Amino acid sequence: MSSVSDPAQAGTLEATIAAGINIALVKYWGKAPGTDNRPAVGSLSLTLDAPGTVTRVAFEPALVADTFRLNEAEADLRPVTRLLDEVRALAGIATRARVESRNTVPTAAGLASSASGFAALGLAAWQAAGLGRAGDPLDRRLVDLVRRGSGSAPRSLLGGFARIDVETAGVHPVTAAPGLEVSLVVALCADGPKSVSSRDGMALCAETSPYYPAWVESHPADLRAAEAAIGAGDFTALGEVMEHSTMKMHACMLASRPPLRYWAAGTLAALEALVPLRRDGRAYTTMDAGPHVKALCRREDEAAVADALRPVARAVLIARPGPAAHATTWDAGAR
Ligand code: 2P0
Repeated sequence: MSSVSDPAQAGTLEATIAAGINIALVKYWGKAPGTDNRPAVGSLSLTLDAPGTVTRVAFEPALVADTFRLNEAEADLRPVTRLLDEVRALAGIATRARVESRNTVPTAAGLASSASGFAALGLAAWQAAGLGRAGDPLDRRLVDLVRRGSGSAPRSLLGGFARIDVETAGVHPVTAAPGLEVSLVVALCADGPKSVSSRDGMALCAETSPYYPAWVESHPADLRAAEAAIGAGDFTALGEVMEHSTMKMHACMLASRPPLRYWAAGTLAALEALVPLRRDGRAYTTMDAGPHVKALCRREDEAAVADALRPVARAVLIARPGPAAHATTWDAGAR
């Protein structure tokens, strides 16, 4: 029997959301105790204009179970259903959902596909269930929902620079000085998925790396420096603190037992290729839980940086700051 309190019984309710990947300039690595996937450190990121995820969620009264297709193929339903169950509980509905997702990010290869994926899924489910509409201010319950899927996902709800605070686990926009026009040039440096998930890697570091306490303790100063650099339009200061945060995180990983190394031979080749531009202060590099190299540069240098990387990379992508997660149509496709 249909219930009048269940809005989905009236018919299919659906929403389609596009979300860009984000790259951390000051890294999130480590979790707070507990089961809520709260971070042990804050982070500061840049959401990109491409690539990303487009996800359509349709609550359909006729469905007996949730379905999930990723890039036209059946995919692991469990994380999707977990998130949908939370949305259903908040909205007071029981309707199952058909979820379709198109991902232009090399999945699980250290390019943070989980961030754009959970941001798009979370906001699409949120809007489809009637919990909010396009243009609403960011709801804290939505932030928590997507964070439980992936700690970096709240940052992809916002466009441009975004900061997650360690004290509250809230996410906030960081306003850049008008003259700060940056690009991120992404060099794909190896094929295939990573061998250790971020979740397992963070746990290993926290348990075994003697550098982990120093990583956590020295982190707030980097966040402050990065936010100040963005506000002042100081590209050099931003590049330097990004590089410092990156290398501290990888040093912490390397000192784990067994050592955790996400870099491949191609990673070092890309770093080598950028040495002259780095020496001139035109390109700064960052790497995440994967082999790829992302170079932060001024807009006017993006072509030079891409040219330097092309001979050593499998593919090079020039990205710029992108928009917040937003409504789109399924046919518009992912960029
Ligand atoms: C970041 N990374 O700040 C850091 C830098 C990887 C290295 O956020 O365990 O997939 O799902 O919360 O969001 C990887 O993180 O990790 C990540 P979970 P997630 O971008």
